[in-house]
Order: sequence, then C-alpha cells, then structure tokens
Amino acid sequence: MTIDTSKSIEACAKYYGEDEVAMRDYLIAGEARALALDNRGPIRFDEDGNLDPAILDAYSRYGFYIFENVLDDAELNEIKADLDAMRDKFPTGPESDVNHRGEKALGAGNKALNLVWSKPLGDPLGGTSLANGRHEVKMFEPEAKTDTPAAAPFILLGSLQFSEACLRVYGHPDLLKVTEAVNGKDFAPFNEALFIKDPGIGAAVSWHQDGVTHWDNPDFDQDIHGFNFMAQVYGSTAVNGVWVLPGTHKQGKLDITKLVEASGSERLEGAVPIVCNPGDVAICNRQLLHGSFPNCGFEPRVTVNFGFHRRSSVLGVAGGGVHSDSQTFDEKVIARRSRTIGYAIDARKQHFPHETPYVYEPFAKSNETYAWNGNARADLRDYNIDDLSI
Ligand SMILES: O=C(O)CCC(=O)C(=O)O
Repeated sequence: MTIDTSKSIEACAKYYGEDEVAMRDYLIAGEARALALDNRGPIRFDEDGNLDPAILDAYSRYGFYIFENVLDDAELNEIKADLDAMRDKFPTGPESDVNHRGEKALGAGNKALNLVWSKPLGDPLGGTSLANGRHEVKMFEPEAKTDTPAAAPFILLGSLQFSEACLRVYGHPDLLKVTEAVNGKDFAPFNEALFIKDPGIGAAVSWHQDGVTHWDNPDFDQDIHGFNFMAQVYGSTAVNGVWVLPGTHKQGKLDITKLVEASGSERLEGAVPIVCNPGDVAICNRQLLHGSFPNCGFEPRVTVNFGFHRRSSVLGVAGGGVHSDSQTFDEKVIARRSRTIGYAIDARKQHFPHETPYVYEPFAKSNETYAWNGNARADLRDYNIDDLSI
C-alpha cells in the first residue's frame, strides 16, 4: 500500500469523541488484517486465457479480491478529468436543477435518478426503509466542521452516460474476462455508480448485504446476487474505504442488528477495509456484508462501481426495485440494458486500439454490433431506468 493513512486515522478517530481510542485501534488493526490477507495481485490468466484458479479460490473464500494496477496513470487522469467536468455540472444542491453558473445541471430533466446527496458525514441510508431497509443500523454521524457545505455529493447513478472514461473502464477486456469466469460467458449487467467520499464530508454507507431477491431461492448460492467491481481513482483506505466481513457472502441473509450488538458497536469484529492504491480494482460479492464509515480523513475516495450478474439470476425475475422501478427482466429488457456493454467495448477499442477488445458472447451469437458515436451517446440517456436490480 502506498497511501500513508497515519494522519487520517488520527484525525478520523478524533471525530468519535469518547470512542476515539476504540476507533483509532479499530482502523489500525483492520488495515493490518486486510494487508495480511492473500487476496490481492494483478489479473492473471493461463496460456488458454483462463483466470488463475487461485484468484477464483481467494475470491470465493473471502468474498472479495483486489486486482492491482488495472488502470494506469494516463487512464486515471482521464477519469479525473471527467470527474472534474461532471462536478462542474453538478446541481448546486439536492433540490437544484442548475449548476454553480446557473446552467442546466448534470442529469436535470432525466427520468431516472442520478445524483444522491447526504448531509456532510451523515449516514442517509442507515436505519431507514430506503433500499428495501437493507441498511438496518444507523452509523455514528460525526459532526462536520462548520465551514463545510450544507450537502455532500454521495452517489451518482447511471454514471456511464456522463463519463466516457468510466464507460471505457466498463469495457476493460481483462475485467470482462474476470466477469465471465465468475458469472459465465452470457453474463448480464447490474448497475453502475460513482461513490463519492470527499474528505471531511463524504457520507457513510451503513453495513448491508446488497441482494434483495434470491435469499430464499432454492438454488441460492454465494454468487446468485452477482458482484461489483470497485475501481479506485484515488485509492481506498481504512478511513475512507468500504469495509467487509470476509466470508459472509456464503452465510445467507444476516441479522446485522445482532452483529452490531454482539460487537458492542458498529465496529464489527473481524471486518477489514478494502485497501487499494489508485488504479486497483476490487471485486466484491454483493452478498458480502459491507459498508463504509463517513470520510473523516484527508484522502478523497471515488469508486467507479459497476456490477454484473449471471443471466440466470435476472432472466424472468421481478426486479427488487432498489436501483430502478421494479419490472420483470425478460430477454428484451436484458438485451436493452446490455447495450452498455456493446458501447463500452467499442468506446474502449477506439481509445485503446492496441488492446484486444473483449468479445461478448451474446452479441457474437446474435450478430449484434455496437458503435460508440453521437447517436450512442444520446441513446445512453436514462439507460439506468433498466438497471437489473436484484
Ligand atoms: O462505496 C461505498 O462506500 C459503498 C459501496 C456499496 O455499498 C456497494 O457498492 O454496494
């Protein structure tokens, strides 16, 4: 790990009042435990192009794995430039449709939800019925400094329509090969988002498991709710990163309230942070118990989040209604939603002509082709209405 978190850990712990020492010790111990796990390294394939089984083993054991150095500095700089451009278009606040220059804001007039805000260092989901009530417990909400803005940008949904650099990450050939190794060659999309955790204001995401649909499915297994890739633009640390409880993706639906009670606080025993350098991409099982504390440190985190499912997990299934209005995901909906994969592969091919582009089997079989151009850009508007939310 190249990020020195010692100053941020001290600063963060101070926000926790009488729990200062407990929080500091928890962050330090969690970071050490995370770095001792054997679940990180470059994406490795054998001569036949199959993902190294040791990676799949570790992913299966812990429920997450960190692929190191997937995005180089040039690609990260392009993402950062897009982030700057998007922020320039952010509405001035939660109820606003205009940016700081009074121009139409990013996502204004869209049907689907885009930018979600929080109070600084808040936990907008914890202990509420939002997102199917899956965030059972309210995290401690530290008092932000007085000079912070009234609202903090938190999650940007439907992100591929706003950033070509993020679209190109979505079409990354090695990540898509990892996807087929986990979900099969006919994998289907889930959703895409940016998680924005600005220093001193970035909000918490309370402990939760993502899935809402298949917990009682007779065919339930550890991969039935799919996974998320979490590409790190600035890195991810014990202070600002997602924490996970390794192995819980195999344990069915957990009683989070009980776990918090048993640990005596939201500092769940045995949990570890997903520690990444800039350019690393974590894969995180959606059933793994996970969450993040508010960012009380000095380093920013922006996660380029995008997930995939097995086709059998979504085909014919009634959507859970968390990321999009509920609808039954028939072949037509899945095909429509999958156009993001086609556009992403072509956008990446145009930008990185030296790479071998990923071949997505469902398109190869149906002879569908997708070109990334002005029409495609317009076609992506509101694409997230069809997020395959399960
Ligand atoms: O990035 C975060 O803080 C939370 C991510 C998360 O909860 C998710 O991807 O499901």
